[in-house]
Amino acid sequence: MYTNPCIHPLFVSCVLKLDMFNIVHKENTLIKCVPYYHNSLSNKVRQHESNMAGYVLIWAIFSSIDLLVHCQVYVFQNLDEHEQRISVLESSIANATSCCSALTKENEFLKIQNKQLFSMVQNLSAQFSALQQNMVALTTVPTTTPTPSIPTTKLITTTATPTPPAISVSRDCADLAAKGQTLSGVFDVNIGGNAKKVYCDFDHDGGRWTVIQRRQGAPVDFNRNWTEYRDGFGVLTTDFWLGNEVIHRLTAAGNNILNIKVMDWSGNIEFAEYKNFYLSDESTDYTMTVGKYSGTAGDSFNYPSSSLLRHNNHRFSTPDRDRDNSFMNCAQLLKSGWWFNSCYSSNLNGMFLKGTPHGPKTMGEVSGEPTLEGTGIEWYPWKHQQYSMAHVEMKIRPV
Ligand SMILES: [Ca+2]
Repeated sequence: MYTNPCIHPLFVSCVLKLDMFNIVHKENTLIKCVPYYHNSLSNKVRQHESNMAGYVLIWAIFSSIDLLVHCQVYVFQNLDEHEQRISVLESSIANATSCCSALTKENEFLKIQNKQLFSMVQNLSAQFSALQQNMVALTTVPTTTPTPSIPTTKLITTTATPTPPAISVSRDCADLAAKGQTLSGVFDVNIGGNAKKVYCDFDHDGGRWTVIQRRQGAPVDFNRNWTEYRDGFGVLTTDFWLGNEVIHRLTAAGNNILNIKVMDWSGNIEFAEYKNFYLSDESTDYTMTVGKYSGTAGDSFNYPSSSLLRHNNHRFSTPDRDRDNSFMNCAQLLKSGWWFNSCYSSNLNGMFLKGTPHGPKTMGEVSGEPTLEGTGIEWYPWKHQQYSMAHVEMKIRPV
């Protein structure tokens, strides 16, 4: 192992003059120090050639040359070591880059797997919900329909007896809630012997609600005829009318609460609730009666400002069946089915209109017909005329 000869004062002086970086990086540069010192020392020899100490300078020359040779060897050896270290570092950088690339790909793969797992969890949740409903249906024993006896011979000869469809015996959403159902959604019920799908709300205002109407902007036309309003239409998870016949049967036992929730275009929500909500049968045009009002939206069905605009104890009208108290056909003019009087202080089956306020209303004029803006989803006691709601829901439950 060499000690560093490059720190000799004579050599350092040379290096400083030639630029240290050149000496480190260019091997031939080191040689340049030799003539430099040769010239430098020669000058000194000439200056002191008569000097008796000249032999000392000559000795110094050879010593310097020897020193420089050692320095050159030292530098070259260290250059080799540095090059080896650089090579190792370059190899390490290449490995790190390769490793980083592999990690990135693995991360992307894990992200895809995560999405797939999330989708699987959602599917499993849906299947679990369906199984829960099936369990409720299977664990409930029918009380009115006796189980038919099957001849033994048939059991023996028939290897693949088709399974009859499961019959739900739940009367409504309150019945389902009593049996332990807690997740809101669409359910099969059996209303007065007729199978029907309903949307149950187990989340709001105490739950147990069977939703009979909802408006939230889905493209469902509510300008329908008598038969359609009787049987129901729309999509249970968005906008729909459950059907007058079903509502009649649901309320036939009496003592039902009707809850109406209305929301404006600023997101403000108010409600109107009526006790003893009841719908008569078709022979009396599904006449609606309600009891005591409570709430924050105001009372439209017993509208205090005008008896002509009240809906309590009035028949249901559709564009093709005028049962209102007006000389006009309110349902046809207002493109809706409702318990019109002469004509209305609420029309929750009106057209879904975006934007408020609406234009001037011509309803009531002899030659007039309501403008498009006059046919919205309205509830006078809260927003008065010409304001169409952004969201409406009507739901019922037994007390
Ligand atoms: Ca009329």
